[in-house]
Amino acid sequence: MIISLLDYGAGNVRSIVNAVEKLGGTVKEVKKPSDILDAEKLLFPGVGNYENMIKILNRKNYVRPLREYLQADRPFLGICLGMQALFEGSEEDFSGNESLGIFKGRVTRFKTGLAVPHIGWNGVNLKKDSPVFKGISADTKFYFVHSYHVVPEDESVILTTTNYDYDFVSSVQKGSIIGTQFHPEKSGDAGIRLLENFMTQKDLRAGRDVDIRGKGLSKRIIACLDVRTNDQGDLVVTKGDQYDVRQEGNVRNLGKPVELARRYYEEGADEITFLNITGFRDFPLKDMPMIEVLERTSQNVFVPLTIGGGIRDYTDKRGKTYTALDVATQYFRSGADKVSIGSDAVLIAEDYVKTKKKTGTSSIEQISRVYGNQAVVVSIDPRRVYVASPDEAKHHHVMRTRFPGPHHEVYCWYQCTVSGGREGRDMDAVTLAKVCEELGAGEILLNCIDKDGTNSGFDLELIDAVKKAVSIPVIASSGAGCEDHFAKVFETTDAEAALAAGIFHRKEVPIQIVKQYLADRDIPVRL
Ligand code: 1PR
Repeated sequence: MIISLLDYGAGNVRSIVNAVEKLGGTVKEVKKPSDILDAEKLLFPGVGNYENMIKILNRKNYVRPLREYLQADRPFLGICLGMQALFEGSEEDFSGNESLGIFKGRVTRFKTGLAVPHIGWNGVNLKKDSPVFKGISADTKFYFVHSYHVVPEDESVILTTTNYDYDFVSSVQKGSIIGTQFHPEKSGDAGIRLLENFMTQKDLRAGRDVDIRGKGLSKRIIACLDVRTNDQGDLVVTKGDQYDVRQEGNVRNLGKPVELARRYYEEGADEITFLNITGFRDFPLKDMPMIEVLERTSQNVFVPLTIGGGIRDYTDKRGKTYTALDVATQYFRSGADKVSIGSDAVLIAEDYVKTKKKTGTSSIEQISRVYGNQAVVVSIDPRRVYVASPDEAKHHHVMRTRFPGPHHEVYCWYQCTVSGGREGRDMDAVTLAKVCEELGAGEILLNCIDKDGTNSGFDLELIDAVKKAVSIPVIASSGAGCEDHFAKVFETTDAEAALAAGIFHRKEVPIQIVKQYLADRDIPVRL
């Protein structure tokens, strides 16, 4: 089966290619307008920013052949932006570029008090008996990562809806034209099954109307792999103990990144995060170790991949400069869905607090403008600082704590650090999170140096304070030691996800046991 892939240059096409090839298909990349009308079946994965995508489609003269292909009702699967492009325009496009206009209606931003972007595993309510959902059970969850959704004028094109504060349209179908807001290539076995149906079904047209309800948004369990080279120069998965990765002088070696990532995927991790923990001093594109890790991992792991470490502007030894966008683009092309910015975000926020001005050139702004804010995670490395009274740290977010300090202080603030916790900065975690949201970050990875690797549980006070300060999703991180620690963080804070490393690397508690424990307490998870 030859599948033509419309890659407009900002999508993460590697995962789609890997999924199609895993299903025995062959991918033919669309390189010129005539390739579109030559296609047997056309896949259009769209990730990033709507305006950027539409501008590129027009610049490449793809709009006319695409319209002709679609008006002939030929087999088409649009994913995320690839579905949104079928409509007449989007609120995300401030220049009012001409869209494909195959379906009447527009794309609108979520209007909800819940976190936006809508990120995670959510159910679908099936409205038509469609061959693309053949063999997929009603309680299946798919991976979503978006801030906008389509609003069709003609409700007969609605294939599924999904609930996120309200029911929004999560997939559409008219004849052989199908669009999904969720990412099948990132939705594990169910997503692969949907792609297989699209590839193999001769007649894709939907049958009778049905009304089968799905389940709601799950809390995400994320496996994190801290990666660096050891003293012998091998790239290993390591683990800090309050950010100290050495044991008897050697870098802890917990295994190989690609193998461990595949194990966690098979164990049911909802996402995998790689953090290149010496990225602050190495040039991430130098000899490309993490690029290869991503390329090899994305061949067999079909859930979202985040990569962090060293995402910022660089000037190499020969004076050649690389922007953070260049670095991120390499990672996206290699299979990453999100990039995580740590140290650079602190420096950017310090400047913003001083000038109150957006430069437009910060790594957060550069990358979210092209790939969408859902592709930009800010990783915060805070440590607790105790103070006798809030007056001691006036310009920081000081809070009362239930865990008094060494001198019985009942107030504390969380100092941000850079370079892997090596340098404290004059910035607190709550302020950093708020500024980064303002600059376009789509998610916060909230670590905690004091809790990292201690198995003593998450710092619930820190997580609650940051979550209350932003309207983007927050990933709780650091300290997980047993399955109840995950239940506590979801029962006492609104964190959308929980990340762990040591507990999984040391095989203390398998991911499925954590998830089953949460499900037994009616905490929504993807089993
Ligand atoms: O500053 O943009 O180059 O990014 C560096 C990235 O590497 C940041 O995301 C930073 O958090 C991470 N990092 C840097 N040094 C270390 C270290 O450990 N020496 N990892 C490090 C920090 C955070 C999680 C950790 C969880 C779970 N680790 O990866 O695993 O806290 O902990 P758990 O084992 O208790 O479950 P830049």
